[in-house]
Amino acid sequence: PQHKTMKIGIVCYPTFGGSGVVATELGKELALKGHQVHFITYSQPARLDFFNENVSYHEVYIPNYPLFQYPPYELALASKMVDIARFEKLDVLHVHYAIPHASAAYMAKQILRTKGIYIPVITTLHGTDITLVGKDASFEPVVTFSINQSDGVTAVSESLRTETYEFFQIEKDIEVIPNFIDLKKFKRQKKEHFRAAISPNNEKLLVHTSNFRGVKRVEDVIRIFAKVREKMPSKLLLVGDGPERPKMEKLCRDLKICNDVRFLGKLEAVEEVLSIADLFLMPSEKESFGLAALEAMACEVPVISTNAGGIPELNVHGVTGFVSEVGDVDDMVKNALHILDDANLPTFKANALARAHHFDIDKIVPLYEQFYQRIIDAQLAEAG
Ligand code: GMT
Repeated sequence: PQHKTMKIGIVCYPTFGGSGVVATELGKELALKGHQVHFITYSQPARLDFFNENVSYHEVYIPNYPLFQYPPYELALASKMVDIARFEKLDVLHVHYAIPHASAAYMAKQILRTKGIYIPVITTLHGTDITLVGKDASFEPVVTFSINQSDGVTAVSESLRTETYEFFQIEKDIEVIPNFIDLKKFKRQKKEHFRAAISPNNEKLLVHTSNFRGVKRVEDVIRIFAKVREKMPSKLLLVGDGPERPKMEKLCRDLKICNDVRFLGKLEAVEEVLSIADLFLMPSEKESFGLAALEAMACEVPVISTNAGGIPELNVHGVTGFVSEVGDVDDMVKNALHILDDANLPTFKANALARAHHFDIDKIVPLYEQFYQRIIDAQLAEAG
């Protein structure tokens, strides 16, 4: 039953990446609902920006000995999980990202077992841990094993679930629980002064946010924009930072579009930028869900994307935006111009927001609570 409060350990990457954001927002919401939440990770999660009596954060330290060429984070993490599970009497450990969190959790579980403590482990797959990293021969055996040893497994889209079964020998059921959004935080705010500063002649405003890795195909973002700009006065805002950024800055210079492109770097308040946007671009090569696109949609911004991974489960073709084949810049330009046409834009904006409501935090977090309870009950039944 949902009203039972639980003690939940959450292990995640504390960064701006989607998996860390989902884990942190989930923990915060669970705490607000009365559960006790313990974050276990190596630094303060980026979005853990509030105080609540039900949240604790436990930092994992790795002693640095000259002998260690690679600091053994996984072992320090497993030891910390053992300690917290034991002394905080956790009901469940929820780890986000297979590597190395699921395998560290497996080790913690085995250690706890020797002390007569049985704690179920739930692993949430976010995509890059499976589709990009996990398939690598250097990790595959550990990934397969630790998924199979988890007591519960969730994936953030149907597509990721299917891919996981395709590429790994998985014997477990995988439950799909999609990414979610806090519509109280991500909503279109009145930012006219900001919009006027960026688009003084009311140019259309295109936005992309990512970690600027190859998989995001930021080059396509810039090429799409350059072509849209030829047909329609427009500006491009790029939020985030990463390895591809210098190359992309050079590309803008080469295309002589620098006056219309702003690289904003990493930003806390993405929703403020999204509040002035007309169109979001996500031409990713792979994307298990596309949380950044959901954030845009919640701020009434339609989406031009590829059909990679789980994106079509979010961005409904012809309704909330359009999906194209990876790399089909011309198709994305054509679709962008269609949406940006004043005759179409209001409908797409309204549809984007309506779709975002399907992923409302108030609808999705109870799915995690029910899943935890089911896994805890199954473990108790097994233990007799
Ligand atoms: O997109 C990234 O590179 C970050 C990455 C991560 O692992 O933190 O995001 C993944 O997880 C997000 C949350 O579940 C999803 O919304 C993203 O689609 C997914 N990224 C990819 O699959 C490339």
